[in-house]
Amino acid sequence: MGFTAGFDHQKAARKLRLLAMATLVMGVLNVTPDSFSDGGRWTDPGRAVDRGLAMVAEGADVVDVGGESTRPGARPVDDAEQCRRVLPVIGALAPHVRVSVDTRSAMVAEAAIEAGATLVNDVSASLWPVAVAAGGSVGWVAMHMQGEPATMQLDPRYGDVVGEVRAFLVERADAARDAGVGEVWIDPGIGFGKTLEHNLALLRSLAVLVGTGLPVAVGTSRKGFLGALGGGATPDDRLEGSLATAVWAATQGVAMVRAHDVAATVGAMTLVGDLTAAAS
Ligand code: HH2
Repeated sequence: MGFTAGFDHQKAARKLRLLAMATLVMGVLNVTPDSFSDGGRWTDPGRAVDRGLAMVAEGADVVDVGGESTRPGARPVDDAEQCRRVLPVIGALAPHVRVSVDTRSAMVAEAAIEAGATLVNDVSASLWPVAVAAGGSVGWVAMHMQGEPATMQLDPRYGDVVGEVRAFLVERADAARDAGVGEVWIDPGIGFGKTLEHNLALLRSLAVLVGTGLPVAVGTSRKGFLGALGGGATPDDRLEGSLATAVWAATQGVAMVRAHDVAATVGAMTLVGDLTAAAS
């Protein structure tokens, strides 16, 4: 017998994944000319929306729309240009999927919320007042970065990278929660002012962040440290490393992974969720 007409398979699959405690997948959609991995691919708004809808079909729980690259060496993009890039895309995707806006600008975040975004993905970890102003309907992701994208990889230094990143994120999360933000995520910011050793220490110690009780998000997808580990010379060659680190994160209790290769990542997360459920 065929599927029942009108049955929402995607919704049912998501419910099953939640029951199996599968890690959420945030699909990356950079509407930029210069992002390190997908730069220039989605600058046309129509193509960007199509890619976002394809991610929804592939099972993304959130689509993260960004108009400014924060790769090492990147220069800031002004608010008007970020808005021009992201707002039409957010408006078109928001009826279909939860949309986050990847920005460091309060003004861009506010406009994105107006257009339908319900999550502020903030690599500056400073925009919680925007979520407060939007009321209870908007969540906030606080990511750790040492320095600024233009110079952050020149000479990153820590005494105790795990302890310092944890303390910073907990302090920011407490400030946001005290101000009234109900949904606060923390993210160690893999590759943001970190050497290979710093990234590996943070990935090894994800359980320390999970132990804060805050939901943890992690983005390793196609990043340079995977290449340094022998996992692919170019971003497009780093699928195995991206999946391996996403699976590792899921087994450590991370609640959401940020990924370019959504279908493969959803498949891997579903499998981990099934294994976790079967084991418990
Ligand atoms: N990484 C990037 C951008 N935003 N947000 C969170 N929460 N965590 C991350 O690890 C993270 C992030 C960098 O990746 P990408 O968006 O693909 O590249 P670019 O900054 O060049 O646009």
